[in-house]
Amino acid sequence: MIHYAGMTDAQGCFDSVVDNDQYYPVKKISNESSYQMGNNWWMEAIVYQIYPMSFYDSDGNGIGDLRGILQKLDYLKNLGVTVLWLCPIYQSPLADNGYDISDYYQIAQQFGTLEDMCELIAQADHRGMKIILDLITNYCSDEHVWFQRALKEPECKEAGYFYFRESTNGAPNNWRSIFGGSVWEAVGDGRYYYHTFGKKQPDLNWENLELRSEIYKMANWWLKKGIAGFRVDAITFIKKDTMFQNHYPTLDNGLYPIERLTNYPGIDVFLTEFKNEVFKEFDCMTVAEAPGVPNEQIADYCGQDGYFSMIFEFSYADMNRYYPEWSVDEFKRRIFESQLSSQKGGWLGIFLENHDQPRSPSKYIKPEDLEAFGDYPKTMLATLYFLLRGTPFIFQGQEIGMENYPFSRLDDFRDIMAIQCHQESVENGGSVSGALETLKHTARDNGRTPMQWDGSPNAGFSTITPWISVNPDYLHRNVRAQELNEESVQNFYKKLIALRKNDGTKDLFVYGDIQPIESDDGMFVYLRTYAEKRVVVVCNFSDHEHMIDLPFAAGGILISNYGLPKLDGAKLICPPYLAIALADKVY
Ligand SMILES: [Ca+2]
Repeated sequence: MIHYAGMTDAQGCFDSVVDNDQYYPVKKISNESSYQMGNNWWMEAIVYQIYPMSFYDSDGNGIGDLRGILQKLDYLKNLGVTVLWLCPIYQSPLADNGYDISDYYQIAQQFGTLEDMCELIAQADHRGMKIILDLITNYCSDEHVWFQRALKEPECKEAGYFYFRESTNGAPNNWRSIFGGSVWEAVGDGRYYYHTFGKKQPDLNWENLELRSEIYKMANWWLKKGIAGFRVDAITFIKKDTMFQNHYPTLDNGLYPIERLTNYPGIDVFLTEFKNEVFKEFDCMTVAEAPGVPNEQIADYCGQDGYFSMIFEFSYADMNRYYPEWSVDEFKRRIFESQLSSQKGGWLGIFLENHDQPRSPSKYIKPEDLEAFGDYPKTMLATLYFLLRGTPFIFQGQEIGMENYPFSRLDDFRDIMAIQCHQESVENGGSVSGALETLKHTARDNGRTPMQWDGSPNAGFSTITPWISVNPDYLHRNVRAQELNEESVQNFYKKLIALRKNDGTKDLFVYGDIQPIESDDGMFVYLRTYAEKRVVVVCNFSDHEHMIDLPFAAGGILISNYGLPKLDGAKLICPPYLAIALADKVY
């Protein structure tokens, strides 16, 4: 790693660093006035996302489980997070790692029992943490009793819970499912059923009132068990154009991508009913996975009277430096655009990683820079997103700077999406090595390798070889090593979390406005303001030095990954991958 000139160990120093009499002009990108959300507990939450299969294996079968999470609650409390989001733990044949539910009221055997779940809720509560679950209602498993009955008896009530269409000459239309191939699957009696995602995930028919009642009953049942809310999966797909007509094919194989048909007109009726029948009764937190919602509709989804508490916005998160549209400046433009849109009336879940994404350092930072600059790019990325306006989410392992797995063969992958996309690419004439190279950088499995707890075999995750390989970098990148190192990525995350919780700075970072400031390519600069308080966040997303005008005379450092700032007169010198938050005074 490079030790940059001017680096000090004085991190966290609160001395005044700039003459307070000086004042520098602010170049604002926009003057949008802010929208006042009421104060809600979930605005102050720090959410930690757990992928249970890969978090901690308590019984030595190579698969993470609920009792494993129970054993790590003190770790999570110590990190400072306040809400745990558990990826699906319901009964499931696990064709899509639990996102294919066969019984909404049972826990998958590999994860434990309903009693374990209730104990987890109670023990988390005892430590001041809440739990939210994934709510998956766009589809269920083909092994759910509803679908099994619908297959056997075309006239039964449950057949109406799905989209069956008859066809004598192949798939009823040319739409492509997200996991590849047609959205239609034949069942052998002239009927086809519709699936947005995998073949084992038939879509539920939200036009059917009885189906909707079943969904509301189930969601209410879980809220009464004591969970604090839901992350709502793939919700913008629930309304379909039920004419199911062909669209002009845009893909080489003659298919039309279903992703273009999200957020279909009329979805508002379902979402309003969902809120009234379930969420309204509880002071719960709901965060919707809502691809396809244009910025001008953010307020409908998550404003003060929106369908949900907040949404995940994907315009920036779906970028990857291996995609042609990637540039740091475009990444910045998309982040700031969604921030300003949500500020007009709404609230975002802000995140860099989740179980559907590769690891953020690998996704956004050049490999040679990760090599050369050590942890600076990681702490810069952390600062960049964590101090934005919204509720921050940390995906397991992100807090120790985990990186992508060095995939070298198809057998290493476990994800149904990776395997099907690879197959489709090769069938369409792509090379095996080309398809593998793409997957290496984009596959969801990159985020699903086991949590790296320590340097012991299997990274301390399990006593046996886990269901998916451990990243070999666990020997030096693990929780134990970072706990012992004051300068670790994990300790930097703890400092960021504290800024959102401490009395002096909580109002700024939780309830304050955001104002992007125009800056050089590669520089992310934004203001957060609350009443008379001001803080400027400066991140250098490049491998070279920049100089910037500070928007005001800085009086205190709230956080810095380079220690004390270096100034040239009125200008802040920004070494590569600097991240610093400077306040107008000490808070
Ligand atoms: Ca286990």
